[in-house]
Amino acid sequence: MIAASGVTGEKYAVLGLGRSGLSAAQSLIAGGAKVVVWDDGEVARQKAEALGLCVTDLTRFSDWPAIAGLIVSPGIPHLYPAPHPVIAAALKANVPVDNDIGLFFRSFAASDWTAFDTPPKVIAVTGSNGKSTTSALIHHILQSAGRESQLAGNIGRGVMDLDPARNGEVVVLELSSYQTELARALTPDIAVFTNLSPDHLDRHGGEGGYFAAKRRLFIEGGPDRAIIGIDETAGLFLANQLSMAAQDDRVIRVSSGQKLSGPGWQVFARKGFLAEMRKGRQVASIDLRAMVGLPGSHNHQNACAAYGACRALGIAPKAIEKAMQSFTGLAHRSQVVGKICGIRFVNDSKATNVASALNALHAFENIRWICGGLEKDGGLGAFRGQMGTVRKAYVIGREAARFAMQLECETVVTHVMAEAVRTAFEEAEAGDTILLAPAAASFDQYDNFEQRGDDFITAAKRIIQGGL
Ligand code: UMA
Repeated sequence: MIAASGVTGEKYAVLGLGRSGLSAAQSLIAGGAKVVVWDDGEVARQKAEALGLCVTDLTRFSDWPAIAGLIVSPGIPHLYPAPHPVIAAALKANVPVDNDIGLFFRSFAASDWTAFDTPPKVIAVTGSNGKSTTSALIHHILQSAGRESQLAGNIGRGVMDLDPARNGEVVVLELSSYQTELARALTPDIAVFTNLSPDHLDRHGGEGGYFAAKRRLFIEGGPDRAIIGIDETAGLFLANQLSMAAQDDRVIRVSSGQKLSGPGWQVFARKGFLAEMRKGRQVASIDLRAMVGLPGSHNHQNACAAYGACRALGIAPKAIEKAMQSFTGLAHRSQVVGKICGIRFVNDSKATNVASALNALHAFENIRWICGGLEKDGGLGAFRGQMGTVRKAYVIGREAARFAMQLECETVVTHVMAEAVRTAFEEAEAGDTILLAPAAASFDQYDNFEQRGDDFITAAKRIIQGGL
């Protein structure tokens, strides 16, 4: 655990006691702060009490003037659609509101760093889609190349839960818009922007607010190097804003699909090959078609972004290529569960929005598509004209019938996962892929996307092992 710095003797409040809140509370205590904690859920409060934390009802709290800071969990609204009542009270009392990411950047650089030969570095990855795969791939490449590395953030580990910095180490953080919007310190050495497509619009007051939240990672702290996906206007704009001129190689431009050139530094993937260009010359190339853990053009974009970040750290192209070969991918992202009778089962439960589901639909062929769940703002219009690889959709979720009506392909409403997987398999032929890529949040039927993916895996394995 990293002990919070600059908090000794101060009193802090922590709201939300999940993965980030619990580790933030413990790190504040380790840093010498007095801490009161609260969660709206009783189970979380009981768990906190069992850990010896001081649970105090912050919804009825009156001692805000004594509080030096309120640390908020990312899943709790701090501005839109409306601040949580506890946050609203803290705002009124002028108590600084922050999160564990702000605490991390204030606490990571410890005073004993002067004794290190090679100061630790932080790489932060944001964007709408691909940030988990990109972060995990960077971490994997670093470890394969013999560099010490730790991975945390939105990928599932609270950042204050990391071990204190070691000589020469690299910390890789996946950061969501919820996290970047609120953090009061954001100072990575290298920052990565994968892409932008509408998501979490209710939490950011629309698309502009969503982009602004992600942009803070690049504007607030000014990373030494920025790796920017420029396949959408937002990334193109961000890369333009960050560079002084076309030859400014503090910005590495990344694309999947477009050939990039010019006097600066670029990494792009085309026709299955990654190319690195510097000052108008190709300096390296990698055959991505051989990378089993990185299927599809969306993963080629992730590969380019991870490549750029590792090159910015001075890792050799050959070492990166070798590491990519042994990358097996992440659970719930294009995860091949197994195959029977020539029918493949792929779990992409992390495709919680339309853009990431579209990526999955473009990565496979002859798809029996399991989709549906809690629909996000923005609708399903982006699927129009994009159903070429889909043989039939098997729609799950509480609103399955409404979801199905909006799709331009043959559909069947199956409501629950086990039925969807079974029906898809009964109708499938050799060469088909049964793909879970919901294009929706999971909360209507599950606690999270991981649970939904596990449900798909269970149903698929039952078929694979028992032959139905
Ligand atoms: N809670 C309240 N009041 C509320 C809402 C929630 O008290 O109004 C409490 C809940 O009862 C619960 C706690 O807050 O006990 C949960 O907090 P949280 O939702 O922030 O979850 P954590 O367990 O702290 O996990 C968070 C991230 N969750 C979200 O952003 C929703 C995790 O990202 C992240 O891995 C973890 O911190 C460690 O950094 C998950 C996620 O879904 C994977 N992220 C979103 C996404 O990828 O789309 C952004």
